[in-house]
Amino acid sequence: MKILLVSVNASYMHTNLAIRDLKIYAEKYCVEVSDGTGTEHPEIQIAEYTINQPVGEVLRGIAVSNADWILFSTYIWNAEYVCKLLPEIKKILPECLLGAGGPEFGYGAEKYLMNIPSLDFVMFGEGEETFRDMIEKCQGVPENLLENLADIKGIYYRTEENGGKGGKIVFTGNRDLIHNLDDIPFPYPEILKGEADPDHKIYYYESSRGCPFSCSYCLSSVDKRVRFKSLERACEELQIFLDNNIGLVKFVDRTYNLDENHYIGIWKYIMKHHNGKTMFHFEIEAEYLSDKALEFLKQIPEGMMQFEMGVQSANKKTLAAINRSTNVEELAEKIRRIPRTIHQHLDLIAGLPYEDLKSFGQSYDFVMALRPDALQLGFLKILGGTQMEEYAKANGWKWMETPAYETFSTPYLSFSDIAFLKDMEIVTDAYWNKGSFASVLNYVFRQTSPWKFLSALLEYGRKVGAFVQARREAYWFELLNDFVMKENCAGFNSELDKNLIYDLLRYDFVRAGKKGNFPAWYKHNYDKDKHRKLLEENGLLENSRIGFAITEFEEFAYNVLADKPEQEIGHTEVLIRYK
Ligand code: B12
Ligand code: SF4
Repeated sequence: MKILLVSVNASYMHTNLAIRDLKIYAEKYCVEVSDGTGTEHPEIQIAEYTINQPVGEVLRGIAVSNADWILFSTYIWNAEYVCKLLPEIKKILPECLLGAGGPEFGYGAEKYLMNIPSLDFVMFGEGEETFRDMIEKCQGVPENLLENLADIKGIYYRTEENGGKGGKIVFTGNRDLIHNLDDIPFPYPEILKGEADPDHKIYYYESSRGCPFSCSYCLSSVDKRVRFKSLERACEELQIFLDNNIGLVKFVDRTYNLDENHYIGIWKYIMKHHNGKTMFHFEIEAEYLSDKALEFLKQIPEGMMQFEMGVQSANKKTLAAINRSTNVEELAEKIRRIPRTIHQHLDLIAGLPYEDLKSFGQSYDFVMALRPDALQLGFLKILGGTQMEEYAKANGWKWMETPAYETFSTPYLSFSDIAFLKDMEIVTDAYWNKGSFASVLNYVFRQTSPWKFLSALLEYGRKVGAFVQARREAYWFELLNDFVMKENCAGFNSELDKNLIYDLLRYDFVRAGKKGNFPAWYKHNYDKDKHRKLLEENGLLENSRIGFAITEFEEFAYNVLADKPEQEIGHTEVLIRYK
């Protein structure tokens, strides 16, 4: 018998950890069962696609497998895609059993079973034991499958009426969780076989499951039972990533820093055995980082770790309404103590209770004051199975009925406010997260509110059609220059020095990469002799052709290299060296 576990990922770089865990766990723990022809294990294969592939192409890939069972791993990003595939697969492989697990179908099991007749069952919750149980109880017995399903915890299925199609939907009940996470074998045999794609794929890793916190919008808050892999086991597995020079390993632990021995233990191991290449990503609740942890982090060099930290809002009433007991002052203090060698990614969510545009602006400024390497504006998704779903229904939220269930409006934000915030997401990505405007924005943000300034820039951008299509970086430079020069900084005249902004903008532009030619807004103050002189002083004249090719020379009226150029007016000559 053949079973195909399918994942349709958000993009090529992602891997699906769940289907790997299911396969490897079943292969290790299934007792041998009879499939009618003899006693054997079923053949379990995994197949991964992306939501950007044409449905027909994915369908062909799945159908040629000729599998007896095809089971999908479903999330918010692939649910619609899977809904398109299921009826088509049933036409091509009518005898094949079609099932699905994962948070999206799991928490919406009744809805999906009701709407998709070709879907035979849904597996709810943690999947390893349910999958193993199903293989043992159902392999080779398709004719009375439903009777057997009834004995397996964690399954939603239709009862027999109308051949199972028009029957009632039954849930067989919750199953116990895996007690010891060490029971799950290392999920990436492809890495062990040397068949990984270390530079183009993200490898997800789980050293704990569950989250003790109760954030109302989050599915991980539904199950509070936290379990950890043993430190020894986690370190052994991390060594496999290190030995194979994997570029990016993302810990999917819901909150990584729960148990100090465990989380600092892992960091210590990484620090000691690092290969100079692998970046490790962690989801951190910064407020709970201990002094010992913060002290330890001082040794971490650049390029080894990145932290994603959910701030979500700085409004205390909002935080209380979503059950986040955050002390925002303490949170900010802890984040400031994380060394800047660690890449810091902070999140805000728009659409939460009591957060109107003004309050969101305050949250934005609160986060920007911490100067994160990236600030992600998320938009509240009303996920099935969360407390937020009930709250939103009862309190006048409007959201999209289909995935990604994104909020349209709240009692605090109109649809047009949300549209404004969507444009702010674009502005934040273009101007802050890419890092190309660091000099100019760090100056501006020392003088005025980031939210106020970027909101005015956004309004100007709207006037000139900035957001109607995707833009290249050069466009954003020109837009900011026009906003400052043509619009006179739109009301920021008393706070901002236009000439300094112009110089810093030119500096950011020229340091972003060697230019073939310069756009009209950019005044290139160039002097070849001065360029040559600086090359000579820097030992770059040995091969003058290369020296000129890998550098640029520019003159400024301020010291653009200073920490606070507003305090250092005066002619500066700069040699920029490109990698
Ligand atoms: C990795 C990840 C991503 C990756 C996607 C990777 C990929 N494969 O394409 C990226 C970064 C793209 C992503 C984005 C988003 N994500 Co995300 N993400 C995760 C994360 C951190 C890890 C998932 C994981 O691998 N977990 C480890 C595995 C082992 O656990 P599991 O997924 O729960 O799987 C178990 C069971 O569910 C079940 N199971 C799963 N599949 C199957 C299949 C079968 C057949 C069976 C039997 C069982 C089964 O068994 C597994 C083992 O026990 C989770 C949070 C978390 N820590 O789980 C959120 C999570 C999946 N994401 C979530 C959300 C909301 C988002 C975003 C919408 C967030 C946003 N930006 O607003 C975006 C959407 C992106 C889009 N394009 O629309 C929600 C999902 C809600 C839902 N209904 O699907 C989660 C659960 C976070 C949360 N706490 O609410 N995400
Ligand atoms: S948002 Fe983070 S801290 Fe809150 S319940 Fe979800 S995983 Fe836990």
